[in-house]
Amino acid sequence: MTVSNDGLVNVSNATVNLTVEAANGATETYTKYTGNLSDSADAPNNETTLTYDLTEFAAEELLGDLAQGNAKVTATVDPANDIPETDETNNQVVNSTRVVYADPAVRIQGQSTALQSQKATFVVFTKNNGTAKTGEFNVTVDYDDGTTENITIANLGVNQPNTTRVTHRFLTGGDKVVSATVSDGVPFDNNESTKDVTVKPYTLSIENDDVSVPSTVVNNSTVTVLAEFNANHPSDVNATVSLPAGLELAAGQSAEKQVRSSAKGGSVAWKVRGNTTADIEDAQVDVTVEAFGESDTASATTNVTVPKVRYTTTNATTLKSAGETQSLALNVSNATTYEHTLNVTVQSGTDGRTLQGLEYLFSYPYWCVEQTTTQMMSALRTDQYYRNGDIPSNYNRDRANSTISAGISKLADEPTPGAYFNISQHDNGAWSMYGNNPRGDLFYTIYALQARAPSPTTRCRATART
Ligand SMILES: [Ca+2]
Ligand SMILES: [Ca+2]
Ligand SMILES: [Ca+2]
Repeated sequence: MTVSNDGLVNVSNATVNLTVEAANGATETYTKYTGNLSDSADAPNNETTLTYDLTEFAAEELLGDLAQGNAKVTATVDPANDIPETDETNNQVVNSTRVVYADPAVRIQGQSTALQSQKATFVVFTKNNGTAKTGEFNVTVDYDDGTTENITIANLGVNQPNTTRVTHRFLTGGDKVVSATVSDGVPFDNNESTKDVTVKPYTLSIENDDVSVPSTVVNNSTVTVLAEFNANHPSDVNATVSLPAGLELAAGQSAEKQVRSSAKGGSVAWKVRGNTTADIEDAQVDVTVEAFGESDTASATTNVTVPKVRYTTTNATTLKSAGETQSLALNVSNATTYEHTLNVTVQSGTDGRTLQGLEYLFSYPYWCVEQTTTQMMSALRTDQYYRNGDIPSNYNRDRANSTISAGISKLADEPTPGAYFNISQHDNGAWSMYGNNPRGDLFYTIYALQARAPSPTTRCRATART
């Protein structure tokens, strides 16, 4: 506002009021003084310019909905008429001023969960909601872990938006409130925005039980290795399978895969193929998963088997006297063999054939009282035969004893070690087929007693309960 002295004498410190009136009727009057003004002959010392700062009033009364119109400004010099003037009619002037303002608004968005020490991304949106340019201003992002970051936003025009992406590695875990704030010159709203973030350490694990491969892989067949892993954050996970000799990846498969993990984990599978020339037992398949520097490995085993077709051919002849020779022809199969054996068995007369038959019964299979007794009796008879004569150097007496010992144990009045069925003697002294009939069966009882009874032909001295 310019106040001038048009008179012929100096003016000392005239009062100048400026009243601003908002659209809502609110008014505020500011008072200033001119200081000394020379007379009009001493231009330009006869005038002064006064400046009034209406910001505070504007902030309270002229903004928001009320900012639409102009503010009425009335300037009055010498309002109390302290100064006699030649013209008292030119002491007041009315004008209006348009109130404009800058109003940066801020909003922050981003992930709701983040991994400690891993990069988290947030987006800071700013916009000028005001009616004047903002000038350059700062947004302060507080990550709630002791770290703040200042983002400088260039001058935003009216309604102009800005999007700024920020990344942060949280130093600590826990529930965080990430805030973005701008400082307005006046208390406008939209000056702060927050985003709740749960920060946690990343975990990734895989268990042996969660790696599966069929227990047997037939050579040249393709099977699936399936692995499931646990994680606590959605991400890409690198999964690698390591195959033992005898297994290879099926065509088109790669050992390392990138798979998507949910917030709980994921699964990965490979097609693998048996490729071996010999059986492999307990071939170990390892699966390793890795993400965010965390890794874990688990294993499963399988047996790789080569399908077998067994070719056998037998022939026999009889030699009747010392020095006699005979030729035997074997039909050889036209096949590539991986294992082959030639067994030559010489049986000396009726005794030899009988002994060989009895020795076969040493390992007569299955478990009932009759089968057990038959094994045991065969071993007893065979052993007795050799003990009555010359024991040949290649007779395996331990094998006979082992069968006899197992028979005694199985028929004993005690749980059968290692056997599925308990075929031992019942409380009434009898035996039954599989130990399943407490009353006993006559045949099994007689047979078992024969094996266990004192006899000149056996060296088994165990006595049966009768
Ligand atoms: Ca006056
Ligand atoms: Ca005047
Ligand atoms: Ca604002």
